[in-house]
Amino acid sequence: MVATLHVRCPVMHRLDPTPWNLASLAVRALPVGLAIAACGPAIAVGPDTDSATDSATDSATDSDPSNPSGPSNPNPSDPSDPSDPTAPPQCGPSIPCESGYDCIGGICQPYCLDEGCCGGMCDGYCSYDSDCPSGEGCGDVGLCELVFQPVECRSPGLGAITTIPVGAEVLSLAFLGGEPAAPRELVVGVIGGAMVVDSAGPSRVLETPLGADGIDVATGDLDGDGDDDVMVAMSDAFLLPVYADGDGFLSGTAISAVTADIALGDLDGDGLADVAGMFDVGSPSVELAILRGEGGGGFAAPYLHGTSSMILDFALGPIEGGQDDLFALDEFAISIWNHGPLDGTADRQVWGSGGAEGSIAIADVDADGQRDIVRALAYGGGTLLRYYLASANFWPGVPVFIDGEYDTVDVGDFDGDGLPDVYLAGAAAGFVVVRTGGPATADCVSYVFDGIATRVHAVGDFTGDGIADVARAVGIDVVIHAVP
Ligand SMILES: [Ca+2]
Ligand SMILES: [Ca+2]
Ligand SMILES: [Ca+2]
Ligand SMILES: [Ca+2]
Repeated sequence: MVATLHVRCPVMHRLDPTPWNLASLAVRALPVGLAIAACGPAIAVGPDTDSATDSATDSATDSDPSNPSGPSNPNPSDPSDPSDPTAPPQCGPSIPCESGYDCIGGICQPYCLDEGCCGGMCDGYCSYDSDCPSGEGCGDVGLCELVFQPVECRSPGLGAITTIPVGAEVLSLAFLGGEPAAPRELVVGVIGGAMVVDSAGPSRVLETPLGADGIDVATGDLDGDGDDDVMVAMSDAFLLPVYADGDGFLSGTAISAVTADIALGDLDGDGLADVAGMFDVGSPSVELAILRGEGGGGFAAPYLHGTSSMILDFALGPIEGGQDDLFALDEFAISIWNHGPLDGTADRQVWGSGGAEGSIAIADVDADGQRDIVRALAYGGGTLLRYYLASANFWPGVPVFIDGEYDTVDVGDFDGDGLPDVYLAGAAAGFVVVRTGGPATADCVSYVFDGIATRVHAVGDFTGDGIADVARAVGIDVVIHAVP
């Protein structure tokens, strides 16, 4: 078992497990220390040829930990005869194999082929957090280990303070920027258009084409005048820029683009917000792309930023101030671009960070002046938070277990102590706030079960007290929550 420790490195592609490949790397001859030291991106292991099956199998847990029956049975997890052509497939997209097996041709087959690591002997090895049982994460040396579970806060969590009826189903939310400790306006995308609401007055309806829905909204300074503007992803396959104009908003020229997920940020440092989004450009799956803001209402054609596999989420934020950097979570890795939008090659990739449904957010969770990555991964009935600190070159750190699957993460300082806290939502009817108690450490967790399941939310200071609030989409209302 020891000799195969490095095979499950969390930061690299899965190795070809054939005996030839293992022998060529002289794996068995390596002492433990060297095997662990060999982990990391410096080892070129070639393309991942089984990526299509990884996510289904890696997120698996299997209720059959039975003893493998040896080489005569290629599927030790199942006593049935796999040579029987009438037998149903023993694994597939919805029937994952247990840890240590890959689904090949509908049959669970061990991918650790040396004699020390077959069948149940492979239990405990991992490439991703989701390879591990609920409550455990994938440790540095590729072994599952128990993770920290914060206590529950005595506070009941975030209480609803305001309900804002907007009269149409709410599809998307984003806070506008503004002065510190001043109320922030909230942009609301709805069936039939978009509007802006604030804590002081009636809502203002943005001028959008009839019949199109505001499926996503994003805010940023599109024209460089210092005021946040709005970009609306409309259901009729276009983006609509809407410019802050004194006390009102002025709609600009629509851009043809198919997307349901956008964000604004200045990725090239020219002072003009650029559009990042998951765009349908005719590929089988959506692609992460940038539309560079050119000023005067113009935007460059989408520039694709390829990820290592199907993209799950992306986020923008400056690691160290100045221009924004771009982060993307896919099935295998977090990719980081920190030199502007026109270089399509990721500057850094953190392998082993995917493996299940999840998302990322950017915040300085250890208060060292550099923004870090917070990743939430939902699997096995729980959620594993991880902080990837910029000061540690984004090496995975501090795993925190949250009960319940919440695949949507956001950040904001909900208790005003200066450290960003974590907001989690998912399919569950409610939400979770994890309070940061010290640099990159979870102090306690508040579970709020209010019967409302929604991932559509925005974090910002709606009331102007300097403490972040959460706006949630609840049918035709926006509900604002704050720390009681
Ligand atoms: Ca502006
Ligand atoms: Ca720009
Ligand atoms: Ca930091
Ligand atoms: Ca805080």
